Amino acid sequence: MLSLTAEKIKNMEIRGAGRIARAAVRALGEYSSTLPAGTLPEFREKMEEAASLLLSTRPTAVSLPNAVHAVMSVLRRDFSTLEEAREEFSRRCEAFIAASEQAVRRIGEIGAHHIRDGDVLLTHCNSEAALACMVEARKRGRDFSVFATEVRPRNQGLLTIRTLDDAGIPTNYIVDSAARTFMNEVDLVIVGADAISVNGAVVNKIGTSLIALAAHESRTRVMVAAETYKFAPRTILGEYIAIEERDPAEVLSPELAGSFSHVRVRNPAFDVTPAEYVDLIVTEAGAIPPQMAYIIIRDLLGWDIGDFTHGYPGNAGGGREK
Ligand code: RUB
Repeated sequence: MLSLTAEKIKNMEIRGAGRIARAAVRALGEYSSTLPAGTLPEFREKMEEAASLLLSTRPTAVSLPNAVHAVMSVLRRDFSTLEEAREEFSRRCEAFIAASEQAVRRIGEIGAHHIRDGDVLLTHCNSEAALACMVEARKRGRDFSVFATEVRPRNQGLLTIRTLDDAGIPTNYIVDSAARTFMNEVDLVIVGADAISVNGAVVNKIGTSLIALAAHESRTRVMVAAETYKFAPRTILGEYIAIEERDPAEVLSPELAGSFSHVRVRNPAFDVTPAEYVDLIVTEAGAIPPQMAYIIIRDLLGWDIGDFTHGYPGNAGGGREK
């Protein structure tokens, strides 16, 4: 189960920052219950190995190290027996998953306030949190339509248009490069996030920054829907977010790519949108301007400097804009 989940995250069968976080925590919870009886230090060591395996799967979504940290930190407590540690760990995993699902619902409620009758929205990639806002607005009877991009090369837009269609939201499906063409008709861009740095920069699916740039140029508002565990604590130390570069075969078949002599295919999966292009970040704790990212990291994520030396370096993020 543990290595299967790791594999599924790597090959993107499980994808999207929130889903990745919950799947990792679920896998850790199940793994902890399968470990044979032994000593507490052995248990902790096995759990650390399992956490490392999950953290090595995808580098960008900070939800993954934040989620792993949230549950693994419980194992630092003093327990009298292994069973006690196991039970506490399992409780922590269940609580994390429930809170994560609740956060998406809450973001939907808060985000729906920002969608008005007659609005035209544009969304990019497939974000549970962004979709929660649109679906909730629709449930409240708001009459609006959406432009949804295709999202090359993995076509996550297909998942998005399925959800929008199921919710009865009128949707235009467009190629990524048509975003600027339609931007003048758009009132609100709404996207999710894989990571948000202390300076309010938002890391999301490749192409998001171009869309935000086009929105900025045409004075269109940009709203990001993101759970607080998408904020990257290590950016406080000035570290940059690692941007995943995936297999070129996702872009061009190896046969075709092999027919060129001087062409290298590049396939970064995410990009960084500077805070100046973001109007609002909707979290489960409320809607904030991106400039308040530091407060979320300091007051809500509960990291202290010791955590940085303890481990989970998986996402050393900083939001480099250039
Ligand atoms: C997914 C992506 C999503 C964020 C937020 O990229 O960029 O916008 O993860 O999603 P990929 P959510 O498909 O490469 O994982 O709001 O569902 O966490």
